[in-house]
Amino acid sequence: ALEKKAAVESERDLLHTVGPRITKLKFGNIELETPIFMPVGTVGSVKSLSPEDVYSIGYRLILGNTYHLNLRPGMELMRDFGGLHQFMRWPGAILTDSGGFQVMSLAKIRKLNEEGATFANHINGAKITLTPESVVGIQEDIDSDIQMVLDECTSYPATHAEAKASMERSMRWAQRAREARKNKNRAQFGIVQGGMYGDLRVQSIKELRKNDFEGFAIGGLSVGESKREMRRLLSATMPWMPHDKPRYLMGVGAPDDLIDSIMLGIDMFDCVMPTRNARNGSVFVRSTASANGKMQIKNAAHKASKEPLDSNCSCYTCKNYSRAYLRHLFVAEELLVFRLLSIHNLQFLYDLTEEMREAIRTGRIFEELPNIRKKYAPGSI
Ligand code: PRF
Ligand code: ZN
Repeated sequence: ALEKKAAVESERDLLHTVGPRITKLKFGNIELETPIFMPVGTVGSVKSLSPEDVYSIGYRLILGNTYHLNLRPGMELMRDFGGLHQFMRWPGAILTDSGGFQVMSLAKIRKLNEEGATFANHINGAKITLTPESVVGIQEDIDSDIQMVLDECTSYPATHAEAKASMERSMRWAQRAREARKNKNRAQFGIVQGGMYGDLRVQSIKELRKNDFEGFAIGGLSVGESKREMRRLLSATMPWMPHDKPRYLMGVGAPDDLIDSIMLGIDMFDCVMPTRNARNGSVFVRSTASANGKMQIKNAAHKASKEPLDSNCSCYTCKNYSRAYLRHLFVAEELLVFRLLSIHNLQFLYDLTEEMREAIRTGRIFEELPNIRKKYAPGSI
């Protein structure tokens, strides 16, 4: 009975209170206050933006992709340049995703086995194998500040048995990735999987915690499930995430998802949404500029408008350009519009997280939450 009681108590020691928080990301040259959003620079550029553009908005940490960079330009060139920071001349920090998600979303013919993932790559169809160990090696060549372990993003939907087998393999891969590291001066994050099953997610995080990763990510969400479903799984997982390590929710960046997840204690996010939407002419706006928080720049309503996209936005685009000019560029398919709308959308998410950081810092987050929600995610309430 005593032994049982001890087991229950140590189990309870693993549990943490869930709630919004400020933490310091402190690795190597990074010193950043979270919660933060990371712009996606898959192949070594945040699409349509220069590193200066991204830096000027306020961002200091961007995401790159191991899978893409390994295919092109390849690691010989990367080593020759001494890593991605120097190659792309980015003065901030870089997190590299492992390729686990891209293998699922991009590669047509693929074969997963215990060793790793073999597939025909999306550029020239040549056969590539990624293993937990090779992905660690590639990331050491890229010399990213934060490196993600190779995982398998469980397909959706999946049965409990499928999700369990997939999660357990990801956990064995995480262990192998931890052991394969040569450069211990960089951070390595483990990734929770488990599909849409709370019990599997709890098993997954308990397994990951056996290794002292520098941070813990939640993968396998925002893959087609409802927002309600995603929140249910986040709530099931968060109490088991170490409280003294960064927590990163992968591939999530819709304003309402950022707000709700920050309230549950997530520290980091990445998503292509702000930059991809921008290239489709879709911009985020504060509630004063639109009832649902979004604006389509190609809309005829903006044809002669001298207003900025969002009169409460302080971005470079809103300070300088009218909706009419931006609409004209979009309709004329001028490349400049991609840059101008991307700057605005990234500023919007930067401001959202900055406002939440400030409210958490000053202990006013619960009072401010309704205002923040109304301002940045009016469509969601
Ligand atoms: N694994 C990895 N990267 C990811 C995901 C994942 O599950 C997701 C899921 N939304 C986005 N990016 N390695
Ligand atoms: Zn703006």
